[in-house]
Amino acid sequence: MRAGNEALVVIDIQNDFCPGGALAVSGGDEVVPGVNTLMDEFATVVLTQDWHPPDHASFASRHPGYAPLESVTMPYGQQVLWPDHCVQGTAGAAFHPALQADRGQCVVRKGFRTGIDSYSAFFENDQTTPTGLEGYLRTRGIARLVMVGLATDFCVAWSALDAVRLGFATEVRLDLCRAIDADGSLARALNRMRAAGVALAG
Ligand code: VGL
Ligand code: ZN
Repeated sequence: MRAGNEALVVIDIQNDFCPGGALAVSGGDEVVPGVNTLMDEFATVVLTQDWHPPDHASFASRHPGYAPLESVTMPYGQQVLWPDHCVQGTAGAAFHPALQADRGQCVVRKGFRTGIDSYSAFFENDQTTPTGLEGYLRTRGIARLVMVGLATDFCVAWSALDAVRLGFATEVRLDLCRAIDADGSLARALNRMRAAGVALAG
C-alpha cells in the first residue's frame, strides 16, 4: 500500500474516449487493466467524469461553420471544439465497463455548465471556477497525487498542471494514459508538465 497521504486520480476513462466512442482516444481502453491493478495500492481513489449537457459550448455542432478540432474564442479564452461527447446520462459518458469504478470514493463531474468547458479536475477552463476537488483532497489529508487516464494532452495535463500549482506533489503515469495528440498537443503538454515540475513516470 502507498502512504496514506497519497491519492490516485483516474481521469475520464469513459466510453466516449475509448475506441468506438464519440471522441475516441487511440488505445484508450488499453489502460484499464493497469489502472484497476494500481487502484489496489491506494487508500484514496478519485475518479473524474466528463459530463456535458447536450448543448455544451465545446461541441463543434453548436458553432455553425466550424469542425471538430478547430478553435473559437470564448469569454474565458481559446477553446478547442470537439465532437458531441460525454453527454450527461448517455452510454458514452459512462465509465468503461471494465474499469473498477466502484473503487472510487469520489466522482468529480466536470464540464456540466453549458457555457464553459472543464478539462482540469480542479478548475474549469476559466482557470478560476473550482470543481471542489482541492477541498476534498485537502480535508482528507492528501498531499501527493498519481494521475492516470484520458487524455494525456488535455484533461490529464490540465489536471496535473493545476495540481502542482496548488502544491500537490504530482506524478503522471504515462503508461496508463493515452493522448489525443491533435496538432502537436502531446509534445506541448509533456513540455509544460515537465517545466511545471510534474513527475512523468512509466
Ligand atoms: C477531454 C476533450 C474534451 C479529455 C474532455 O478528457 O481529455 N478532451 N473533453
Ligand atoms: Zn469534454
